[in-house]
Amino acid sequence: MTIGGVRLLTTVILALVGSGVAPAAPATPAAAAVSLASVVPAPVTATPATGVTYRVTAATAIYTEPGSPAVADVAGQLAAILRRSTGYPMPVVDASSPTPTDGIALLLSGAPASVGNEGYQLDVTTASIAVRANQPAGLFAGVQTLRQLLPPTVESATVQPGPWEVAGGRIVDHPRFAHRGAMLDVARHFLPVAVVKRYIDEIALYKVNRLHLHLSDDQGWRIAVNSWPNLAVYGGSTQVGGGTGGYYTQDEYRQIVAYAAARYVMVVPEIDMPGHTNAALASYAELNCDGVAPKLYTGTKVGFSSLCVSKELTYTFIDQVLGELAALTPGPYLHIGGDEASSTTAADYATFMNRAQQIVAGHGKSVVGWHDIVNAPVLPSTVAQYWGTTTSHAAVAAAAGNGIKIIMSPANRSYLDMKYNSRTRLGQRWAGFIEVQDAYGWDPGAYLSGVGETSVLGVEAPLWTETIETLADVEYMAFPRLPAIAELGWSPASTHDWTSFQQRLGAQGPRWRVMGINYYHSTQVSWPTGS
Ligand code: TNX
Repeated sequence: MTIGGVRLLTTVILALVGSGVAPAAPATPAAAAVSLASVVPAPVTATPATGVTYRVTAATAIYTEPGSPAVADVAGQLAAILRRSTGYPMPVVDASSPTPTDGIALLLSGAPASVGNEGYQLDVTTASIAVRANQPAGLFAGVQTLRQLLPPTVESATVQPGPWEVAGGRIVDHPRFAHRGAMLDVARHFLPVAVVKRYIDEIALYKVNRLHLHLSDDQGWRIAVNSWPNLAVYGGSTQVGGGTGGYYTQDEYRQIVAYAAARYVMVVPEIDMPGHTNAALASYAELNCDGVAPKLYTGTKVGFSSLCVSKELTYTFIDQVLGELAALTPGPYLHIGGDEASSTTAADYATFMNRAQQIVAGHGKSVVGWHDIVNAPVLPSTVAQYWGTTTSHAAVAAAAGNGIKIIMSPANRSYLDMKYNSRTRLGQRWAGFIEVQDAYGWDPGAYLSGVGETSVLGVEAPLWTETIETLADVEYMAFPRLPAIAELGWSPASTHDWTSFQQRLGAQGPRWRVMGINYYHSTQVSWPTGS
């Protein structure tokens, strides 16, 4: 396969050279192209080829690994971006087809084994661009890098003048951690499907590969459950501040999952339990220990609700809800929350979590829980998501010592709902202000004592939405901190350097401007003039 792949690309390059169609002349010096050293997240290695530039022209085609619909789909996404802004036809052609003139190749061969399933090798010469990977996910990641190597106007929805040059050289790249997540709380304020899709596009550009959806809380239930229809219809009918709320039908939810999958983002759905359940308890009186349904809740307090641990119906309920959710979820994880269960006794919490983990296992999935879950006995497959604000936590360290994997989301570093500073209009401040340098300035593999690199599944940046209502709000809180967390998840620790990062981050500003992303112009970042 490797040899075949090399031969394919050689054929493409030879055809380019021998076709009589001159490859785009590197008329502009390489310095005019975006530097290989400007990518976010920082690649493992980037080796520039001085004086070498590839130019995308009207003759450029995208060559794909023969016989792989997944690769053709990644190529189609790249072609769509390039067509909109360059106005060029950008045909997507099977790499075995005979008439290449000028090309970008996406190939499942010739990549070093060291780049694994999500990494890639990107080679830019005057004649061609070749992205090579072992899996389509790696090609998708390589394409995200290539987008960043093109001028910011490549992201435009209308045709721009160019020239469309890419600096020559080689990037070899793969992720540090498997889990690079973003979380959207669609419970406190409901976010429509279009907003979720747009956020998926935005996070995927920074090689984030998990979208955790917080689908239920005291203020709203956001996913239709056929066996318990009032959850969405009634429990989803309001939100913080008393708006009309909303929920995803199962078809809409499937659309989100498919849209994410096409961008190599796995959706991790969360139904928070046993606390944060007022919307469910309000929807079905029989779920309450006293049989009385509370009112719907539109405030922002936490810790006042609990499922009834002693009722057998509670376990029928979660079995049916999680069963439907498991059927909608191609990925291996169901998140069952478990945070701030302050209205549940410690003994009840342990009883409940024991049953809940068995139920999830019964549906063929593994549990993710907020780190409070380590206060209960945990299954070996359970993953704990650390959301504390301290750098030591005895119970989490003990769980890690027993082989439990940890997702790092320290609230004072990675919470996108924290204000940047006292003047930030949106957000909360309970975990402190988080400027860009605070979001970037920690090491997920060495942050929590007793939780070393090998215990860390990855990082996640949660966005709670008590104060967040619109796409513009989401973007303002996520940019530029989300790319900071994404870099901690992807890039080797050896590349960690604030000076380099804030310059590379600044170079993203013109892209965000072209894409219409509403971002916070932190004074800590060197934004190019006009961005
Ligand atoms: C704590 S962090 C919560 C959420 C809130 C968030 C606000 C966690 C697991 N629970 O219920 O929305 O703070 O920042």
